[in-house]
Amino acid sequence: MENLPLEGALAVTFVRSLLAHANIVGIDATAAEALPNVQVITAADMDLGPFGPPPFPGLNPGMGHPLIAVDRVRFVGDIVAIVISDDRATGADAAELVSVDYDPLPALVSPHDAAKDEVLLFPDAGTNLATRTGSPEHDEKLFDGCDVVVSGTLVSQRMAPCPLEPRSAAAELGPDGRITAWLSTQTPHQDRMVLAGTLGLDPAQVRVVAPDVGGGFGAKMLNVEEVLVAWLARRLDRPVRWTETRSESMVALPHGRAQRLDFTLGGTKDGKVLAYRLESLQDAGAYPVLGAFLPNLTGLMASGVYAIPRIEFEGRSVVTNTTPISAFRGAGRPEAAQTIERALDVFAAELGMDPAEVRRRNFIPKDAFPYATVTHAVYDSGDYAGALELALRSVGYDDLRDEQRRRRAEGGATQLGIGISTYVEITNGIDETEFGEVEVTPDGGAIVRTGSFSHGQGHETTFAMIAADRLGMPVENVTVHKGDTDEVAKGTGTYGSKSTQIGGAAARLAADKVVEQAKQLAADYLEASPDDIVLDPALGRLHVAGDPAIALSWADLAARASADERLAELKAEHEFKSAPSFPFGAHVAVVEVDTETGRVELLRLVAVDDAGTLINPLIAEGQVHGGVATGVAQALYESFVYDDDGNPLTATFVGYAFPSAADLPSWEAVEMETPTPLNALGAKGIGESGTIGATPAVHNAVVDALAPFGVRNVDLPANGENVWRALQEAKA
Ligand code: MCN
Repeated sequence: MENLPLEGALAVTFVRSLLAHANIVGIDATAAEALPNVQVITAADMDLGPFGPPPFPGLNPGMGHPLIAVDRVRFVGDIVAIVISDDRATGADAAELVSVDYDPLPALVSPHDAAKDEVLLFPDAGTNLATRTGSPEHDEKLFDGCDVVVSGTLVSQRMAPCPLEPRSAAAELGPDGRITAWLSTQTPHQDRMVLAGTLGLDPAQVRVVAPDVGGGFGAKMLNVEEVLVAWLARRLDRPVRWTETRSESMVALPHGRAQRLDFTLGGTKDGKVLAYRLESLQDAGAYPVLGAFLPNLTGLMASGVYAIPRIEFEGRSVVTNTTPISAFRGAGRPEAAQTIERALDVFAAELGMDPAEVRRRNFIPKDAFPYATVTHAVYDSGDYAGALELALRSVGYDDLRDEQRRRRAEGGATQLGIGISTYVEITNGIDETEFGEVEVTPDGGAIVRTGSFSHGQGHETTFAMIAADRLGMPVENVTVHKGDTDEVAKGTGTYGSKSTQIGGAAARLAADKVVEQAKQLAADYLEASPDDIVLDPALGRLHVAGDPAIALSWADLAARASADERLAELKAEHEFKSAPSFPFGAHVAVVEVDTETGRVELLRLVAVDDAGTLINPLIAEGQVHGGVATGVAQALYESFVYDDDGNPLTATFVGYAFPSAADLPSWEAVEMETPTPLNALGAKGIGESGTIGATPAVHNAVVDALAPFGVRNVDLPANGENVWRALQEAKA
């Protein structure tokens, strides 16, 4: 947004709290405003109420986020004032000169402490509990009939999404009073509605444009910063722009995960799981947004790929003095997979059974779909055993176990670990609708307009392929337009890996409508009945059935329709709604662990990810590669950490162990396609699968390597320090 030609645009710099929890006693902006053309805006100037919380059922309504902190700051990064200046450099200098007088309050960093309600973030709300899901009741008979019951705790640690391109926003008030906001967002149409609602405007008065925004990974959705930029453009009647710094991005862009999961799993001595209890404590951060709802998804997906007859789930979300938690690649489903996959391994170890064999004995069988779990997820299609066998064959499982036995017998310092995860995930999780429009252009090509948004997922290619296939056009003749609410009539945007199954399906159905309309038009021109016109998709020609010589190409048809002003007849839209689909897969990881130093090296990762019918296998594989990198990053590297006073200790890439390509091996992605009956494409989502499958496979591999030393668990990330600690504890 820094390069947008916005004449006279002012720079916005946010002054952020350096304390995690404090009352604001006073703000002195005198020194800052002594700099040339600097203006400082505080809560006293704000005429809008708090932002959020989102209108989800059961969410404590008294936990809204003041756009500028009013009398209290609740995390390091909370906005206390805004500097307006001619340029960014002056803004940065002025922000340093804004003096805020704080009266510190005790900081709540641990969700466990927050749940005690001894210190309250929102005294008027009377509790730190943002929302709860599931049942707090315990069935005393849940584990009746179980020969073996195992339990444990998994902390799915807090992660920073770390898009290499930080957020940026600009806004301008037009002469017609309409506001245009350029946002780095994944959800332009939803943002338009929320922005309009927050600013008290009619949605027609707001245009949102999302240009190339870089990575989002779930985190780039409308937040206080974007609302403030739009509000400032109106208030100052001048264009404004803001670009996040890296360290700002690390504390102000919402984080992900941050869930503690306590599990108990029981079954028979021949490996059949009978009962599972899962309790989740979600750290929602300082202001509850999407993160507060992640336990709902975790609970829904608790059963994983297994037919478990009895499951009990309880989820609680509490506010703490930390960066708010939102969606981050996987959002709620990794937590479910990480826990059930760990629990299965603990159960297998207790039984002395191979972890692959325990899984085989519990899979939902291939002929059981659609399958409703006891947590009320209705899985559409799957072949879980097939995915596992394919992954095991691909990795050479039996040979690896032989090699492991050999190394264990030799007793060397470097041991081999083999980890399995078999997962299922949910995409288009809340039955959403997406908009698609196809329009033939005067040159005989086509434009696809989609309400989905692509920020690295390659919709420009895959959605063009979907339409080109139906229209019988070369893919390079089809262009995909998205991200501008003035150009695309409607949309929900991109998250939850739902774009292809609903946005792609909508584009396909709109293209089919265009073909039908084209037949009508061609019939007029060829003086035939529309019922007699057929499309030859290979040649991209509409011709009279049985007489291919009497034909019009798309270019012919478009040219004639343009001349007759009938081109609008070659345009159609469709809105497609679908139930969720359930991609699944099996990952096998192979690690080497130095049992003296704790150093872990990931040698191999075989990933079978089944997303139904693939539109573009290369793009899908790319999604798996990126997704697996994120999953491995959680397993081995990343963790966002605070000290006891709520100071972030990992707010730069020096402290936050964000892996680079050099830290990771080449993934071995293996294709598998089990179509879904839910859409005409047969496609499910692939954008998050790699992330969900990889973490538990690598985690299990590290623990597996250490099994002979009596280690039953290693905290995430399973890095050298945590492995070393686990070894010391096992020795003690
Ligand atoms: N695809 C395919 N065949 C399928 C399914 C998908 O060829 N059966 C293709 C799609 O057509 C699309 C891509 O794979 O080009 C991803 O599609 P899909 O799984 O529908 O997911 P979305 O497009 O909805 O993307 C969202 C998903 C999410 S939720 C996160 S987070 C994420 C991700 O995608 N963030 C990303 N991938 C990312 N990739 C990049 N580069 N940057 C991010 O921020």
